Amino acid sequence: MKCKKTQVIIVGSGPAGLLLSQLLYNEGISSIIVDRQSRERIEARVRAGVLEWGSVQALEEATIGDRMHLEGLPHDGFELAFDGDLHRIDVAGLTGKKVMVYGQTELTADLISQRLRQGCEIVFSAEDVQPIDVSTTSPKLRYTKDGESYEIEGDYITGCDGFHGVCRHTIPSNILKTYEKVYPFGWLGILVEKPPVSDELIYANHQRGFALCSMRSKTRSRYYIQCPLTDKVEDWSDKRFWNELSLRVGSDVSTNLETGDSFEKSIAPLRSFVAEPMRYGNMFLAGDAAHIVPPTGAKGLNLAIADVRVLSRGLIEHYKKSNDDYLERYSDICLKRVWKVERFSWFMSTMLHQFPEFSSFEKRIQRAEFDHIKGSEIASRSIAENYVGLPLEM
Ligand code: RFL
Ligand code: PHB
Repeated sequence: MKCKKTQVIIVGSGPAGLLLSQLLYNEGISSIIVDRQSRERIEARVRAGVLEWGSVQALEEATIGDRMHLEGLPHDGFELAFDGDLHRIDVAGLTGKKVMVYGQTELTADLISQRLRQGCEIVFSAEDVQPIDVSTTSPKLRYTKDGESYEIEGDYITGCDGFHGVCRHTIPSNILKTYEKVYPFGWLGILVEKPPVSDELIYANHQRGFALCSMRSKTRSRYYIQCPLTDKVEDWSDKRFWNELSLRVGSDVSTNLETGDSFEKSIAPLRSFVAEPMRYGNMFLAGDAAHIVPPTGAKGLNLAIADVRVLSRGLIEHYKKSNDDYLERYSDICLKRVWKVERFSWFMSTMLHQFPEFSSFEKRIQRAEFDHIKGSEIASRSIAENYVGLPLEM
């Protein structure tokens, strides 16, 4: 077995793990990142697209924001649509802040290339990744790569290994409490090299199901429609997708829709999930490893960034000032905000999707919710405040 040492062992090379490594490096703290996937697979994953303003600032401060500012699209608002009836949420007017449309794929690629350039060791394609001794003061990570066994010893281990990772499962079941809601549908998403149908995102509830018009740039669009979990990507030709999307967004929007051949198509299930606590011994969970939100509020990536801001501060205070106050409070600080974001994501999902089990009463309540937001600046402001990102209270 080959042995290595570092200060912070990071499991997972998604946005949470990479940004944590960057923030620690900026303060002279060493880390090694281990991921079970190859760099190519990680950089090919298509996921989130909207950054809260606090996330944008955090990325700037972490010195990773240059390409984001060059290529990202700052947005002042977005549209809600209900059976073709539109209501704009004026995020900038109601909060004084914007969001940034910049793909998670791009952000991950930026972080990986900068971390490697700065000499960080990122182990890709690791097998049998196993955290051990996590409740002690010298936690370790074992893995194999190319038939060779390795052990990394560190002061701390951070589980940034997503929902299907291994770290969360090392917490004993009498300590870990989980909360979960699984939604009875998924999102079918496509990418297409065509200009977006509108300058801003459109979230639409239609009797036929939810639809979202999003984008990656002025020439590349990302569209989603709600679909049954039993559907397969092969069931959805591009033609069928465009027909369905056009019906759901309504004719005012669809007249401007530029269709074409999609170059990515995938189905993602929707889930709300929280694991408590987010710390066990010297192991900390961050991002999707600890919580999942349905994508309707565009919050998954932003929550991961928020966790890592708190965790990096805790680790920096530990190493620089021998102050463990933030590390002690890490789980509590994060979970307080996580639950508010869970609430918002659940609320947006519940208002905007067609639920097979909903009665005509619940459908009327969904419509009343939309009408209330449309008629109330206070209700619109509440949506804008959550969408642009709740403050990080440390
Ligand atoms: P990630 O990005 O999942 O990264 C975790 C990393 O850990 C690795 N890993 C392991 N490494 C070592 N050993 C193991 N045993 C491991 N198991 C897993 C994985 O290979 C991976 O590289 O988590 P992170 O960093 O916390 O970032 C969170 C965000 O990625 C996530 O919240 C969002 O992308 C969620 N999400 C979306 N959010 C949005 O706001 N809008 C979206 O449109 C949106 N689409 C999505 C999504 C998440 C998806 N997943 C997780 C299936 C679409 C999908 C398909
Ligand atoms: C996306 O562009 O992928 C996206 C945007 C907003 C969301 C979810 C996904 O709420």
